[in-house]
Amino acid sequence: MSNKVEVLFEQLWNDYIQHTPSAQKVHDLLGEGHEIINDHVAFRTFNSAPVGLEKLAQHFLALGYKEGGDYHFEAKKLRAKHYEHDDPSYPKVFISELLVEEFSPQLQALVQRMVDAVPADLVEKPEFLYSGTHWQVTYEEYLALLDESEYAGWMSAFGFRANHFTVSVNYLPGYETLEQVNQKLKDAGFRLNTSGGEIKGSADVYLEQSSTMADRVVVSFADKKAEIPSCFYEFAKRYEIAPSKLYTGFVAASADKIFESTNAKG
Ligand code: OOG
Ligand code: NI
Repeated sequence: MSNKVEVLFEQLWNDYIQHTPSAQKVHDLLGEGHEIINDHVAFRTFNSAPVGLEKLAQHFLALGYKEGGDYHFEAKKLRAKHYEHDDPSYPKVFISELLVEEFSPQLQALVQRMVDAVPADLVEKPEFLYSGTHWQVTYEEYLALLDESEYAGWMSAFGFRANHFTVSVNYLPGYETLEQVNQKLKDAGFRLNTSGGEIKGSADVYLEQSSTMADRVVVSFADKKAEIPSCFYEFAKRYEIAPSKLYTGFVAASADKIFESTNAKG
C-alpha cells in the first residue's frame, strides 16, 4: 500500500540511483536488508521564474508538508528552506535556490536560456521534481559556470532531481554514532566530504551530518562527453531539543559545507 508521498519518494529514489551508482551500495551496506528511514531529501534550483524554490515546494505543500526554517548562504549566493510533514517517518525536504542576479551577465544569460527551455506546464506537475535537464550546454559553458558557482555548474548538468537522500542514523539499526557510520563507509572504500571536518555540527546544535563525495558519472554535453560529479549520500543524527522531541531544522554552517560534496574542483 503506497500513498502519494511514498510514490513520489520512490520515483525520486529510482531517478537518484540512476545517476548515483554508489547509492544502492551504501543503502545495502548500512541497511543490511532493513528498511532505511530517510532524514531528508534535497533539491536545487535557480531563483528564476518559473522554477524558483517555492515552485518546487508547492508539490510538497500539496502533500501536507509545512514550511520550516529559512537559510542563507552569503558566499555561495544561495537561499534555502526546509519543509516537514506531521508524519515523522516522511523525509524532510531541503530546497535551495541560486540567487542568479548576484552573478555575471554571462551566467545570468546562460541560466535564462536553461530556464526558458523548461516546459511551463511541467513545472506544475510532481514529475517536474525528477525531470532532470531540459537544455543543452556545451562543456565550455559548464566550465564557465563552475568557475563562478559550483552549484550553477551542477544544475546545468543535472537539473531537477534529488541531489541527495539522507540516512537517518537515529533510526538505523546497529549504529549509535555518526562516527561508526563514517568508519563503516570508509572501510568499504567510500570517500567522505572532509570540508569543515568529516562531521559537520554537533550535539550542541542538535544535528550532526556527514556525506560521501558525489559519484563521478559520464554526462553528454552538447559537444562532448565528460566525467563529472553527480549526486551524493548524506548521513544525519539528530538530538533532542525537548524530551522525546528531536530537532527538525537544519544548520546553515553545516549545510554550507555539505553543498561542497558535489564540487568538481579540489
Ligand atoms: C544541499 C546542502 C545542504 C543539508 O542537509 O544541510 C544539505 C545541497 O547540496 O544541495 O543538504
Ligand atoms: Ni542534506
